[in-house]
Amino acid sequence: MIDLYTAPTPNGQKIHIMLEETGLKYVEHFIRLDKGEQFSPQFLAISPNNKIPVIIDHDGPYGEVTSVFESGCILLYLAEKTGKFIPKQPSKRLEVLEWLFWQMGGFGPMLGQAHHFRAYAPEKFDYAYNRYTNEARRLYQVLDIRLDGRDFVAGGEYSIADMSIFPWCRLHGRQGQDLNAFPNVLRWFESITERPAVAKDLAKLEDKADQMVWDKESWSNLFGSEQYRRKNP
Ligand SMILES: N[C@@H](CCC(=O)N[C@@H](CS)C(=O)NCC(=O)O)C(=O)O
Repeated sequence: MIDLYTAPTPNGQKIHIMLEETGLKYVEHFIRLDKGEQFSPQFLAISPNNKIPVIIDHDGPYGEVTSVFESGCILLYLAEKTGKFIPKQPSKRLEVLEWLFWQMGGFGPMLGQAHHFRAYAPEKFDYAYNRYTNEARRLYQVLDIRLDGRDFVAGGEYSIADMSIFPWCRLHGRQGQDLNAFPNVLRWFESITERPAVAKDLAKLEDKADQMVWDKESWSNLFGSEQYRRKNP
């Protein structure tokens, strides 16, 4: 059994999708990021970077209880555990890892900045707004070129690379992008959306997202003084 510590965000959603796709048994624990639950000593003990997602696998390697943070690492861990959604053939496996790292190092962080400067920043900073909107467009172009003539991002099959990229594309509007400008991304996006495991997961998380409260306290927790205060154990 796996405990999943999560929230209704793209990085959380990746792991929901993987768990649903693999059929592994799991229990979800929603962390209220708006309420600062990510700073509790219990949570920091399994997630030192104060971020979801985290899993605790009660049947980890050698039967040990194993805890994993960082969504890309969790996807890889689950792929290796189940032998699913990562090709065995070395060059295909490498391709999947390349695109997983592309998402983790670029697509996610840059789109996160686009969200911040377009939707959450208290003032409009033209330079940052344009920089991250343009960078988002560049990354979507890279993805569009990659998906030309391909059904999946890497390794010739549906994999953890697709699962890691897909949830970020759901928020394309917030990143100032129109998927019609990226026809290969749009085709791929629609086909992933239709997967039963993904559809089930999306419906469940929509409700949770609506519960987030946006006020002074949540601002401080996510982007202000509470986020930056050193959390001594
Ligand atoms: N690189 C991390 C990023 C995780 C991340 O940014 N999580 C956000 C939600 S999507 C979070 O927990 N934010 C809470 C906070 O910053 O305090 C991963 O991929 O797991």
